[in-house]
Amino acid sequence: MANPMKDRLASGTLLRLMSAHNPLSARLAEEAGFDGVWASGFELSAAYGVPDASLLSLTQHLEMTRAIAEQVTVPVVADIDTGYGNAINVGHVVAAYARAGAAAVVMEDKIFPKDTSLLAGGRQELVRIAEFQGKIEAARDAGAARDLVVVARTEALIADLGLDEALRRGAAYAEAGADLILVHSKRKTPDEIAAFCERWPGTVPLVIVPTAYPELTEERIRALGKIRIVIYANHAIRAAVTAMREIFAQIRRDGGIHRVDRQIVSVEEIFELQRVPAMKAAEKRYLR
Ligand code: SPV
Ligand code: MG
Repeated sequence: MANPMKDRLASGTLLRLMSAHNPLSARLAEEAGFDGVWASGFELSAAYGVPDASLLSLTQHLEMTRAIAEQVTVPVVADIDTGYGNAINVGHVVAAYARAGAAAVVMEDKIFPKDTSLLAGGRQELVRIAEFQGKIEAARDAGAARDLVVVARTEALIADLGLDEALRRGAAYAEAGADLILVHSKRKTPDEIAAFCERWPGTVPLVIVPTAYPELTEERIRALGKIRIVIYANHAIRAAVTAMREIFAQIRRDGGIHRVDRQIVSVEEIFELQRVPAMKAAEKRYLR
């Protein structure tokens, strides 16, 4: 089964992914014109009000991914964290994500249970390179029937292991068959990522998550040359929190909903997002 995301990657353009924590946020990302949806583990954890530290189950994230894939036409890239265990777990997990409609999976080289990457003082311990290569091979084999894109993510920079170790791991993961390498950085400027790009031999393209260094625009990412995907990894949940805080506070201040009513989307707009018009058309056609 051919994977349309592979054609988009082959075209050489920069794919811009927006995060989602449910099908509605994914639909809004598609509506805004993003090239794909990032089924984020961080966002789902935040939506449940728990840390992004391997606390949610595989099933919880898998079902969110399936529900998203059912509601958007753009590719869905699933964040499978560490793959929920060893290479045997990874084979099982990746096959399930492929069946659920993910176009790609991103798996990181941290130990299970993991801690979230951008947390100051977080536990950032990596698995051995050979072990992660086995996990990549297992992911590739498990996704092959659906031509799944496998992205290997190194947390070497997040773990403060330095550029050489990040490059070493990236090269080893590309050798094991990863389609792309995600290199994550928590630095407040893009210098570290720019240095990685410069030294990266370009065997496979790169993926970045510029949360910590937001001044890196798409124009500058393109200029770096080797990056094929940029993931805006938590902007759906942060936008939602910003909007809810503002509106909730205003309702409390106003002592009612009379003023905010004009500031927020109408119930009819939510009906549209729920595809109610399509249901009504179906009613006319089928209900007798
Ligand atoms: C996520 O969105 O779940 C990610 C990106 O993995 S980060 O939170 O920066 O680790
Ligand atoms: Mg994650």
